[in-house]
Amino acid sequence: MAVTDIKSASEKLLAAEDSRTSISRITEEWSGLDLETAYKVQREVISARTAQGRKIIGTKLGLTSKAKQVRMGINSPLTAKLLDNYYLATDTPIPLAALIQPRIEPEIVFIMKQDLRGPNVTAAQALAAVESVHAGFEVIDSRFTDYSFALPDVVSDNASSAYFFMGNKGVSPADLDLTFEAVALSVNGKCVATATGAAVQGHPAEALALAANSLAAQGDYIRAGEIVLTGGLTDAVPVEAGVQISAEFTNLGSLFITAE
Ligand code: OOG
Ligand code: MG
Repeated sequence: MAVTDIKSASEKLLAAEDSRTSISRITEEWSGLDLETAYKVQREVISARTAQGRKIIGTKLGLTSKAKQVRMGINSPLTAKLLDNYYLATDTPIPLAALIQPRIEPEIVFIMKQDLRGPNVTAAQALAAVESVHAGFEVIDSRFTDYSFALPDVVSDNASSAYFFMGNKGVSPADLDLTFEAVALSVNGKCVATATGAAVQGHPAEALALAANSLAAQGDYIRAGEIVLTGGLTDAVPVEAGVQISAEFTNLGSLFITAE
């Protein structure tokens, strides 16, 4: 299938996800794919899923931390959409059969109490629109072989989205200093990475403001009730059958996840 336009690019990504078969970069065939058009491909992918009955339940940021930017070789944050079928309860093992090359990363998650519309949203305004803060884990699964992509590719691919988990315990943003909220990421009981909220754009509310401001450029905004994933705090780790992965936060609680 030749990829030359928004429609064919979205179809290639949808087919890769449905068949669990990775593909080469879209920009290899369509070198003119720019960022603005890539967001249109992303919107086309999401429209195809909503036409199949899935619902948009939130927004995610990607590549907001140095750890993620260095690993992926891209130093620019991006936004994507969360669909209802991405959500997994924390006692559900990650379903490996549904995935190509899953990795997991700890994130700070917001639930919104008010709409947030850019441009010119500040971190203070963004935080004032938050209802509660939660511990989170995102399972990413790039549709591109070996996670090899340029920024327009990963934007088109809805930022490698696959699944996410969040803790039940919601904390009011007024009761936390997210700059210092720490997380320890462990694999099979061994701590492999630590970070604090400052890792994502200096503060997760800065990431939230960034999302609102960049969505405004697409005529979009963050809605009350939405879930917002603020981006991996640490590098992501590969997920294999039987692995035990935990994210222990100082105030947001802990998540313990496995895969099968
Ligand atoms: C892109 C997705 C990035 C994050 O939190 O940084 C992302 C990728 O790493 O494949 O979800
Ligand atoms: Mg993420």
